Amino acid sequence: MPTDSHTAPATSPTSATNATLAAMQAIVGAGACLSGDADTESYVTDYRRIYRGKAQVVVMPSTTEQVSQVMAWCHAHDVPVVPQGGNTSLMGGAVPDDSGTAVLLSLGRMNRVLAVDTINDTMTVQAGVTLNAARTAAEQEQRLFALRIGSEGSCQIGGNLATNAGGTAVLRYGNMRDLVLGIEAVLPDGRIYSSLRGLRKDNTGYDLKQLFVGSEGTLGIITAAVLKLMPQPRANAVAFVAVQSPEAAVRLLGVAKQHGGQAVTAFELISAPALELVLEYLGDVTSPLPARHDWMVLIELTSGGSDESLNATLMEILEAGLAQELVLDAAVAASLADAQRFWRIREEISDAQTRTGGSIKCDVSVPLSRIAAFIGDASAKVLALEPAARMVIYGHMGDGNVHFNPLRPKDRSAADFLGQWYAPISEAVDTLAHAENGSISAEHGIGVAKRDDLKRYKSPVELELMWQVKRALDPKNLLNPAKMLPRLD
Ligand code: FAD
Ligand code: 2HG
Ligand code: ZN
Repeated sequence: MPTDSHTAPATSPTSATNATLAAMQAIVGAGACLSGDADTESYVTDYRRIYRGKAQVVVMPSTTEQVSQVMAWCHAHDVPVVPQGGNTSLMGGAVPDDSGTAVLLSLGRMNRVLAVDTINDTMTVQAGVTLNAARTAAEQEQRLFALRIGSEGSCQIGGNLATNAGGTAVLRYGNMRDLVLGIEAVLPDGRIYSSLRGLRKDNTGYDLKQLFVGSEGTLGIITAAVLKLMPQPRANAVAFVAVQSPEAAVRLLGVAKQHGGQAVTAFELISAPALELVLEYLGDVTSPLPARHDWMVLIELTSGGSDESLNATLMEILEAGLAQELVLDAAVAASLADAQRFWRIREEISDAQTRTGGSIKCDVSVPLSRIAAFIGDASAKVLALEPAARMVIYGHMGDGNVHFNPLRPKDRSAADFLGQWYAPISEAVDTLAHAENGSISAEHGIGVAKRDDLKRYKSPVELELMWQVKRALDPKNLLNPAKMLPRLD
């Protein structure tokens, strides 16, 4: 029967820590180990400062061989290991619990781009390369690495893989699972698995690399990956569009696909409270549209053709949307600066909530055909519970994925609002998404935040299979224990 427990070191915490520290220093060098509360603070606290744990040692290897030795030592000594990339996860998955027994393995020093193959259109990188550095390395070879998320300056390829990150270009390019061709990972006992071959076709049995994608650090430490590169788009057309309703937004997406086909790269929904919050937070930006509207979408088209032709397609979409009374108003970016301003508004919504505090994060997806009904039903449920909640609803409408994040009323503290409403509101929203054949975590993963909830939404067969995979790879339950997989009792 799976349990949460890992075998705690038999010795006292201090002597255990001293032994662990000495062992880690022998593997990676003293300069690549941190211990003590002050030095480890930023590693054991999550991005939103909601989860705070403790680590015996923070260890920062720079090679796969060092990771392998760290894992072998921890395995032999029954020490749990928590892998950490850029620590931008919103679910608390990258920080240890407060027992102080874990080694936190930070991938930040494994930050080399190993190769860019412009004939195979692939890039091989160490896991600690930031998403921004990976995109820049691709750009330098006139290629696109297509994952695009707001945390790109800090999040790392290993973390992107471990969470199967999504973001604002999934509609066109897919999520991280679609963008990877090979993975190198160190298993909990130190063995190294590698499929760093860059093959687009390989039917030689189970596709093992995909096991590590979305595994949230529970099966192995991802140390390197081969990523797919795309042609760099030459043209780009962006519009900030007011729509009648979420249903009109879905219909406008249909129109956009009809006229733009593959060029439709992003289709992001933004509710009025989301826009108001971000404008207040940024301070130096105004809405692209003169009047207030309840619902807006940010549309981006990209192609290998000309700006003129792409802008003409965008205008066709908007005109058809106006004719069908889906579109109320639109601002079309006339320059790169305009497009960047529109995108900044969209990308900063998450941090605006983090700074305000008191946000109930529901990262749900439902079939596109049900998303408008879902938004209507879930909004009605939430507002019946707390009429003053600010309905920050936004995100990847084109993927059937919205960040449905009711925010505290201005006159209530975060603690007060979350204390009263976190559980009832998230349960109500997740239950509705589940009833629509949806998911309670479309792209952020489970971590600790949603771990207990998972039990309600996965079938017993799914949960048992997940635990069987976990036991096969990590029989001692030492790798990121008590994350993602709910206890089965
Ligand atoms: P971490 O936070 O360090 O870790 C996340 C999980 O992966 C943890 O369970 C950790 O143990 C594990 N892990 C990390 N590295 C490894 C490794 N090398 N091997 C094995 N396990 C590992 N997410 C989206 O999907 N779409 C978005 O649009 C998006 N936008 C965001 C915007 C902002 C402003 C912020 C703060 C976050 C956003 N995120 C988004 C969430 C987050 O950035 C992603 O989940 C990202 O992929 C996490 O990468 P990371 O390197 O920070 O991982
Ligand atoms: C986004 O799309 C991210 O901006 C973050 O996935 C979502 O903070 C959030 O809820
Ligand atoms: Zn998102």
